[in-house]
Amino acid sequence: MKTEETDKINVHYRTCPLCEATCGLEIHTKRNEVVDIKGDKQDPFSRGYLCPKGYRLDKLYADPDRMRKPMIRVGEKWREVSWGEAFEEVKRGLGSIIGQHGRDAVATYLGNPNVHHLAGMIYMPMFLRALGSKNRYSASTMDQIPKQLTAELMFGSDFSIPIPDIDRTDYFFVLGANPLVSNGSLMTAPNMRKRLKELQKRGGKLVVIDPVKTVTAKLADEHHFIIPGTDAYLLIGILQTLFAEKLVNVSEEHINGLEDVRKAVEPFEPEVVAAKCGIEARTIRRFAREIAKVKRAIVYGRMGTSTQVYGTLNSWLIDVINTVTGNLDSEGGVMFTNPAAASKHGGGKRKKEIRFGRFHSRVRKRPEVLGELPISCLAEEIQTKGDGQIKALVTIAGNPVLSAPNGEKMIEAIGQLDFMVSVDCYLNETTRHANVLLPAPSALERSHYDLSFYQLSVRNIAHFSKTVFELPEGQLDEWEVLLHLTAAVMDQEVGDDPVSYLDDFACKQLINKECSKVDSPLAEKDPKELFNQLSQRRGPERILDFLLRTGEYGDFFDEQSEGLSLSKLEEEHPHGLDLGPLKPRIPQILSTPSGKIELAPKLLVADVERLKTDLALNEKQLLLVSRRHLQSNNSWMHNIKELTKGGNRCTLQIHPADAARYHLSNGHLAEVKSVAGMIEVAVDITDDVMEGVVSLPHGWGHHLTGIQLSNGQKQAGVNSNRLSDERLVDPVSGNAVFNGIPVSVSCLSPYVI
Ligand SMILES: Nc1nc2c(c(=O)[nH]1)N[C@H]1C(S)=C(S)[C@@H](COP(=O)(O)OP(=O)(O)OC[C@H]3O[C@@H](n4cnc5c(=O)[nH]c(N)nc54)[C@H](O)[C@@H]3O)O[C@H]1N2
Ligand SMILES: Nc1nc2c(c(=O)[nH]1)N[C@H]1C(S)=C(S)[C@@H](COP(=O)(O)OP(=O)(O)OC[C@H]3O[C@@H](n4cnc5c(=O)[nH]c(N)nc54)[C@H](O)[C@@H]3O)O[C@H]1N2
Ligand code: SF4
Ligand SMILES: [Mo]
Repeated sequence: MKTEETDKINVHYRTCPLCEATCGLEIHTKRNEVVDIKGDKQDPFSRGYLCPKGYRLDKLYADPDRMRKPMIRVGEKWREVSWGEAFEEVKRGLGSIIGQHGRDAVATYLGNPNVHHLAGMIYMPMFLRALGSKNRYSASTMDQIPKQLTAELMFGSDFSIPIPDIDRTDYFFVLGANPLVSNGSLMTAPNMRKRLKELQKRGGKLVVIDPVKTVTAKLADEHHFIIPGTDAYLLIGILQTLFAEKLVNVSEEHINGLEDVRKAVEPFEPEVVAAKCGIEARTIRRFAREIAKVKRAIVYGRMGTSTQVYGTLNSWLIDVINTVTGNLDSEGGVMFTNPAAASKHGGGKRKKEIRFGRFHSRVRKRPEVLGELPISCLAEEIQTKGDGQIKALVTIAGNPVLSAPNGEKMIEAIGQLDFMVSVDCYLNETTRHANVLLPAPSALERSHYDLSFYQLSVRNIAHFSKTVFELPEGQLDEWEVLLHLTAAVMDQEVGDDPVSYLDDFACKQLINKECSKVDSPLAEKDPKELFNQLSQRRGPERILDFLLRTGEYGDFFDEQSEGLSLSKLEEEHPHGLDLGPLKPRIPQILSTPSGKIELAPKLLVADVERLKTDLALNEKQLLLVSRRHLQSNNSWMHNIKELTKGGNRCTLQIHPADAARYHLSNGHLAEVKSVAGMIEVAVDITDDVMEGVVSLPHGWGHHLTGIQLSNGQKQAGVNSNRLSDERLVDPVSGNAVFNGIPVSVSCLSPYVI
């Protein structure tokens, strides 16, 4: 669409790409400005709901600090350059490292927003393949990789993640998630408050297990504090009760390993685990009975259960409880999606090998997990000299200096690189270290489709968002930047127009793959002809069109068909298309080597031993947990004034009894120490946190020099990840630990600040 030169108001409907909830927006524009943003009441999924961040997409778009030109750093100074010069420099810098040290010497770090746009989802695999480095890192290993690993082991695909069928359940047992603030994760469902209230209205029950009485916990019918990092004990106690009290109720037709699970959990009677997790044995038994007896029940765990030392065990135990109580793949339990495009379910194709441990990190010898290495290893791989040392880094949409464990070490390590390239919209704590900084456009300057989140959604949804504003003259779209980067690291020359060449190549490859499937409706078709039929579009939209047309609801290029194409979605469903509630998907989606659900993967059963050994540990230390805020989005939206209003949010929440113990009053400055580092932070006394627990938000610490975040710098806060120890990980998946970090606290200033 052309930017209007008149004063006419244009109305655009699209989804918000900022978090997993995919809310529908109604955006009013005049010329190049946004004049209004509201929730799209006609969006069949979000029905007008927006959180405060969605209303501020206009500010992100208009932010003068947002990067708009490629830049090359010369010493401490930045020089604006043409795209051509920028890519030449990338080619020179990375080429020289690859030439001297090989491809593994170039690491990649992919941050969270990559899964929130088409460019990242569609073209990243090609870039990573072209680069050919084993040193792949991403935000996944400080977030959900334990869930992906258990999905891969149990169901055969890392994206076959069981999703809470929240709108039809009668019992929602939530551990380590705060969906009223995060708006839901691995559970795409806009307006969680409404959905949870509806659950209660129909007589259902919400139970929240969290060391903090969060807003979600306050809405709950029951909230129980838990000692951070001990959910695995609670979960295994529940599972043990289910077996011991003969509450297991599941057909074994598609399951392997039920008996192995029973044996593995046998020693963990609720009485054995109660003290460890801080929840009474009779309560644990009651939970087990309730989950078993309510017809439609869900056990759901997120961030808080994933980023702790038993991350993978938690993920597994949750899926096992849902399975043995008959709530897996069942209405009102946890279910699998059937997305319209690029389904990531295995679809019955049996895997030969599980993507785990096929190679190891050089220094700590951590196993690879799903093709990547844990972010906790990145700094040491840069800093440890020797063969295979990382010399260069490409960061795309990530801010590991603030988001990854041991922020100080990350700064030191990144500072030692020979060369660094960043694709980002801001000059921030991480990208300030880049040699070449490539600007990513604003969300309103690109079309959008949530390829990732419709895979994780509580209903099957398809919603395409057209571009709101044309890119300014000379600016590249992010997919074009990715393809230029791909060309820069390829051995092969791809001519003067690498973007068209590689884009055509990617599209043709997809078509060929589909046509070569014997059971495809396109098996008889000529790939060239299909390619020509897609010629009205290019880039991610052309590929999305192909993915929709060949997806579960696609038209397969049959003009008579009622099926989906991108044009159809765009023209007939501007507010999005609701493809209905989730439906049973087993056995079709299973792709384990056995073709069955593997309930007792060896890797996980073996880790149960750790629970036995750790039972004896009884250190009483203050434990740090993380929290989110509705107006933050990890580290990167603190430059929006409207979202940082309301006073300092970067505070240490502490229970009154602990505050008294450490002589702290509200507003005092506390010194918080861990084995990794030390920070100073203002105190906020509240009995919302459990005694023995302190809570900090992450994503702050915008006081560093050389960044361009004028509002962020005023509200700098501190980087809580200076306290997270990169050596403390979930030993199975290597996932970082942000919850249950031992710390000590003391009063630094007796003066109220
Ligand atoms: N202590 C603690 N640490 C945590 C967590 C926690 O709970 N506690 N949470 C963890 C989790 S779950 C996550 S996912 C990670 C997040 O870790 P990261 O992904 O590393 O951090 P973000 O703050 O999301 O950084 C996003 C970056 O992308 C840029 N960006 C935004 N939009 C775009 C775009 O469209 N294109 C490009 N190229 N760049 C863009 C932003 O400017 C920013 O630099 O943090 C983890 N760290
Ligand atoms: N507003 C906002 N929304 C966001 C984000 C954001 O930064 N801001 N980030 C997005 C991202 S990247 C993600 S991954 C999702 C995450 O979304 P959620 O998974 O909902 O994560 P959090 O909101 O961090 O909630 C984690 C909860 O776990 C609790 N917890 C800590 N330790 C433990 C423990 O040992 N056991 C138990 N049972 N609970 C524990 C914490 O107190 C906290 O309440 O949110 C996304 N949405
Ligand atoms: S909850 Fe907020 S940030 Fe998330 S998609 Fe909706 S409006 Fe955007
Ligand atoms: Mo995340």
